[in-house]
Amino acid sequence: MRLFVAVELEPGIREALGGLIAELKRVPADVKWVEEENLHLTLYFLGEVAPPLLAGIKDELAQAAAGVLPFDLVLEGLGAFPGPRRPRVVWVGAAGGEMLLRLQRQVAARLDAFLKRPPDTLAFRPHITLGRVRSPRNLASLGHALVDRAPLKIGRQAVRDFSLMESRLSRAGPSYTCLHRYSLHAGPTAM
Ligand code: 2AM
Repeated sequence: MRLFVAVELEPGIREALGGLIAELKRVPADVKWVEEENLHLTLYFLGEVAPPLLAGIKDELAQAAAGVLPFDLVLEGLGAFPGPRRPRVVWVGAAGGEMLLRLQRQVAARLDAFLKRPPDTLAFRPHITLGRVRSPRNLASLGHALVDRAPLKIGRQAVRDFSLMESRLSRAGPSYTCLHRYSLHAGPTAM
């Protein structure tokens, strides 16, 4: 099973991002744009996992949710990795304050330990991937389009849960299904 952990986006936010993608598609660059229904914020990528591990993964995620309160996610800013002038991955920025960072740290620490993986050395940079560049065709025009729109604002959504997602790859592209949703809460309060 190919798995990842994500914050799912509200339909209105996905629609706004879809509108932005439609605009960026007018630049004749060679980009594989993400389908509107697939847009999400990745917290952790597990990749291929043997199905017998699924129950343990779900346990770890249930524990990662404890102590993280619901938070607001603000989607703004258009950019690219490694940078807008050399775009490879086109993204919209996501800011969720300390709670989003805490959630990502807890998910990553628990799943790294469970899957016996070394911790990622790259800092978490919360973003929604809009597209992935396939070839250098018209990259400069794409870079200009990104820089021109860099300060854009998409909107805000309340995040009350996060999801364990399964990705199925096919010729038609990936299709994602939610296997389990975890509510955010403060955890048991001391009496
Ligand atoms: P991204 O949003 O940063 O591009 C599902 O494939 C999600 O897992 C993608 O949205 C992608 O996050 C993330 N991911 C992280 N590492 C990956 C990898 N090596 N291969 C595919 N997806 C990866």
